[in-house]
Amino acid sequence: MRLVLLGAPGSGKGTQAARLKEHLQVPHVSTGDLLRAEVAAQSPLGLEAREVMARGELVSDAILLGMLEDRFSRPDTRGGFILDGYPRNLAQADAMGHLLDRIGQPMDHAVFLDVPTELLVERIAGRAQAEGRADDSPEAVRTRLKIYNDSTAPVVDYYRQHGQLKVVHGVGSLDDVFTRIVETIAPVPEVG
Ligand code: B4P
Repeated sequence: MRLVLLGAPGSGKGTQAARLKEHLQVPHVSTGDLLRAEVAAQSPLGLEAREVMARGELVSDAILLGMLEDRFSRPDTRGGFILDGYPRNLAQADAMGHLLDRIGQPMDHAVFLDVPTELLVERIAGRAQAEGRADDSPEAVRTRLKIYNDSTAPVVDYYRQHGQLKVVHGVGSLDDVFTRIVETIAPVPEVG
């Protein structure tokens, strides 16, 4: 199973990807987690990304593509993957399409977690208190939501127009949302 999870900040991508990983037995590739690991390691890339992320902006497409190519060169992704946090703009969608073609791993589903903005803000505020992530400050969250609307929402429309989008209602308990995703991506049984 090769799954791409799309959704606004706070829509539950990371949360559900962690569960889907166990269910599908494929690795969870989160570009946010990869970047946070670089920041924690204080690598040159991490030092470059740190301030950009703290402001709630997108790290450069070139850095992200390099990171993704590196991650997909590892053998554990050959049996499938859950990609979370990428693509976040149309240029990244295009780059990802080429990359997956090149490695012979076309995406099976783009799953969009649909959550109203008020609830996104509420969830992120909850995480801000619990985890203290720099990009969960009110100002950074405003920036992230604006960038989502300007740059990432068109990616959702792009997959919709290409008939590749599965929309999942992202409001409800973690279990409810998980069940909806699993039902959406399950193969339809053959009749007869
Ligand atoms: P991400 O790590 O992708 O952060 P995110 O969009 O907030 O999603 P996340 O997965 O963390 O949150 P979730 O919705 O699961 O990106 C962080 C930053 O990295 C970006 O701003 C950018 O700077 C950089 N970056 C990453 N990818 C990039 C790319 N491709 N290009 C450029 N830059 C990139 O959960 C949020 C909260 O909601 C949690 O507290 C969770 O517990 C809660 N929650 C989830 N589901 C819930 C439910 N059903 N009910 C109640 N609460 C729920």
